[in-house]
Parts: sequence; structure tokens; C-alpha cells
Amino acid sequence: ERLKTGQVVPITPPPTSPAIQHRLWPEIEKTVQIQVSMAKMGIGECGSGWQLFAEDGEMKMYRREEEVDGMVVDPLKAVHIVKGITGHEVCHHFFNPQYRYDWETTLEHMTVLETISEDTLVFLQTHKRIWPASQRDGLFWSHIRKLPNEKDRDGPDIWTVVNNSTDHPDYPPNNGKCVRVFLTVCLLCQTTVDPPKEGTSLTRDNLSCKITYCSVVNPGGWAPASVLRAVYKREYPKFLKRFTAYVKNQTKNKPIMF
Ligand code: H13
Repeated sequence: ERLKTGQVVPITPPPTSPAIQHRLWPEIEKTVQIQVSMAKMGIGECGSGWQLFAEDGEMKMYRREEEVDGMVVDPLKAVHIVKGITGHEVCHHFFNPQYRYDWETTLEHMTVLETISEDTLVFLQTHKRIWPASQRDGLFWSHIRKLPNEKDRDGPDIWTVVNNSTDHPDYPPNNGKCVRVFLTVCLLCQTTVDPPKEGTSLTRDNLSCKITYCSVVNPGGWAPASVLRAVYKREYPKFLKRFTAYVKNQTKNKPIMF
């Protein structure tokens, strides 16, 4: 982009993360680009087909009914607006393993298999049996990233966390009691600051965070479509409400982390 001064400013600066040395890096970079650009699209923009299936205050959840070989793989897109927190705070609590047991109610066990870098981890999680089929586990890389705010150069940065299933030679899928689930998840957070009145200082009352959560789950083993859709309809709203309430509670008396 060219400024009035004639200076040329790159729109997306190249990532400086040390993770670029890792074998997974090309896939991480490509997946983040695709997931972030899809998450930024509005509900009306991606062609039609998004149907609202759950709503609670500012929280709206949409899905597209899709099946692959008779198995439900409905893409989900949720948008929520939460006051009093920043996108950095939301992503920090979603990414960091130290908070996970606090908000992830379906979790039985979590291990960090690999620390690729400060912003990129590989997780193995076993989830509680939440449907009348077998228990599920998931093995995925997780990457947190700060993105430039292109619409408002002086505004707060945009933050994202992308999770994507991967494999690991020591943990092959479906060899124990669990069925391996495959997920791609993107959490994208945009902070809005409404400027405080002259002479007053900025508080959490001036903040609001627009959260977009996109997910595509392949449940691995076959399960009836009606059962899967009922589980998603119950679990996704529960997750997003609980998780955002958790972040609000964790940050309420702490300095704002932009
Ligand atoms: O995104 C959520 N949780 C992440 C942090 O625990 C992990 C998740 C992931 C799991 C497995 C593989 C790859 C990524 O991103 C919140 C998930 C909410 C789940 C709603 C209900 C879905 C039911 C399927 C879960 C069985 C594993």
C-alpha cells in the first residue's frame, strides 16, 4: 500500500517466528492464511448456506449441513461480542495449556507433545465420552499470532489461534480405546476501543471484543448424523459461553493486555 508520502508499506509483514525452521511450518503458514481469511468473511459473503442454529444474546452460531461418506462434517461459524476484554486476552487463554482444564469441560487429559516455539505447540488431548459412541482423542498443532489491523492502523492488533489436526509417529490414531477426531479450528478476535471522555482514563468498560470461532470436525468413526448434530448444538454454545465468561473473570481486576 502506498502512503501520501509515496512510501510503500507491506500489508502483511512476513512472520518472524522461529517456528519457520520446523517441518510443519509450511502447513501451519498456509492453514493460518486460509483460516484467517475465511474467518474474516461475513455470514452473507461465503455464498449462502449458513443457517443460524443457536443464539444467546450477542452470541450467534451458524452451520452448513455437510456430509462426507454419510458422516456429518458440518462447518460451524460462531460470532460473539464480549465487553470488557481484548482479543489478545481471549487468544492467550485459548492457546495456553495452563488454563485449559479450567474452561474445557470435555477434556479428560491433555499433554503438550512438542513445543515448536513460544507461539506453536503440539497437543494430544483425550476427551470425555460425550456421545453414545466411543471416546475421542485429538492430536493437533496450535498456533497463536498477532495480525496487523488493516482497517484501523492506530487500532488494537487482531489476534488469532489456529488449531489443526496432525499426526505423530508415537501416537498413531485408533490404536487404543479412542477414536481419533480431526478438527480445524480458527479463533479470530478483533478489539474495539470506544475512546474515554476527555480527562477520564481508559477502563475495561471501553473495550469490546468481536470473537469469531470457526470449526470443521470430522468425528473419525461413524456416528449417526442426528446424534452428532445434537451434540454440536449442545456443546458449541456451552463452550463459547463458558470460555468467554472465564476470560472475563480471569482478567477483571488485571491490567488490560492489548
Ligand atoms: O476448540 C476447542 N477446544 C480446543 C482446546 O481444547 C481443542 C480443539 C481441537 C480438538 C481436537 C483436535 C483438534 C482441535 O480445537 C473447543 C471445542 C468445543 C467442542 C464442541 C463439541 C465438539 C465435539 C467433538 C469433540 C471431541 C474431541
